[in-house]
Amino acid sequence: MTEQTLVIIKPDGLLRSLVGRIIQRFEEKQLQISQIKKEELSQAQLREHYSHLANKSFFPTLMSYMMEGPVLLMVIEGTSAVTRTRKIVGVTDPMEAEMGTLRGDFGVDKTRNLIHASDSVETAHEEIVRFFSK
Ligand code: YYY
Ligand code: MG
Repeated sequence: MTEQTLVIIKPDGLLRSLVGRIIQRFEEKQLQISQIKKEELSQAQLREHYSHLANKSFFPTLMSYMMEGPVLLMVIEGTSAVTRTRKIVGVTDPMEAEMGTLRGDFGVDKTRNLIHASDSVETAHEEIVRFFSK
């Protein structure tokens, strides 16, 4: 089933010049970029995007990390794109993520984990609307 998912390369991914290598991993697995843009995310957008985490102790750290610089937003498309993209990205904590995943290879710690990917088809739809509808 062809799906779309939202990927965000977080600010350190751009600052560390990892964009090419990250995109290559998706392309190697027949996942295509259908939309892409570089943008600085506002506090309001991030509060909405991470609303499920608003009461966590790490929330302020997460917010300032996400505003260290521009991010790269991408809509990724392909067969089972949501699940396959999460697999390529790896689990949240880079210390636990398998080598060969993006977070396992390039992530720094639980907050500075380099990349976001939608966690379900429904979330993906909401996130694509949130970031790409205008
Ligand atoms: O979907 P995923 O990004 O893997 O994890 P979430 O549980 O949705 O958390 C979103 C975001 O929050 C995570 O990518 C980093 C940050 N975070 C954190 O800074 N510290 C934690 N203990 C858990 C999550
Ligand atoms: Mg998540």
